[in-house]
Amino acid sequence: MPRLVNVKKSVMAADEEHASFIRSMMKQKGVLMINMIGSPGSGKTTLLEKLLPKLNLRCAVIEGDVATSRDAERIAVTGTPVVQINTQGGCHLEANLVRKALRDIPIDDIDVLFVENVGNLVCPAEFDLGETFKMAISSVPEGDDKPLKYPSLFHQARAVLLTKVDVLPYITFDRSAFWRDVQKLNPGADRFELAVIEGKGLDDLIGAIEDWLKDIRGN
Ligand SMILES: Nc1nc2c(ncn2[C@@H]2O[C@H](COP(=O)(O)OP(=O)(O)O)[C@@H](O)[C@H]2O)c(=O)[nH]1
Ligand SMILES: [Mg+2]
Repeated sequence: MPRLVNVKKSVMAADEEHASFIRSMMKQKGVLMINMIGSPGSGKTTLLEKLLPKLNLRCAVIEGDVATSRDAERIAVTGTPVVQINTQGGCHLEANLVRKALRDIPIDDIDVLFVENVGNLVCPAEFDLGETFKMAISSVPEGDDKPLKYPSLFHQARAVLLTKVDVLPYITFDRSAFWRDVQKLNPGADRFELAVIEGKGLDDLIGAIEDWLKDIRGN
């Protein structure tokens, strides 16, 4: 048993080194790296599909899924460079996997790197990928109690997105309770409401991405 614990520790330590390598690389290249975390079906890929053609920035995407390259195929349609990672059962991305994927990303020619993590509100929040920040994505059909039930993600996220607000008329969802709980966990988080398929809220998010990029580049 103690041996198993030791192995796990060393793997975690190695992964921290990979995360810190990635963070230094992004800093040196002036790339904004956003680790997108949300449940399966919360609308992460749909958001990227709609956002990428509208963003006047050079972007690339790393897709994390347990299996298939379906999301990468959807992103490729937009003409954006994309790499798919399959975790083969793993519930989250790890920095060593992202570092390998970066070999196929044109890092010198991009401004923003989006990483769509494996759909899950728990494990991805606990693993540093070397990102600039984590973005929490929660959709209306999941219910308004998700911030309090998954506090680690909502506490850490620099930005919280509430997606699928177009279905609010059909679902029991207390919007003010949702945002009140986000406020409790993370008063400084930037907040967005989106109905991505209708295009609602995209311009606010695009403005914020431009501002975040200016922030990391110090201009
Ligand atoms: N009504 C509605 N459905 C959406 C919206 N965004 C995504 N969806 C749907 O939600 C489902 C899951 O979307 P997807 O982007 O694949 O989720 P992901 O697993 O988080 O990447 C798809 O059927 C989308 O069409 C939205 O803004 N409104
Ligand atoms: Mg997806």
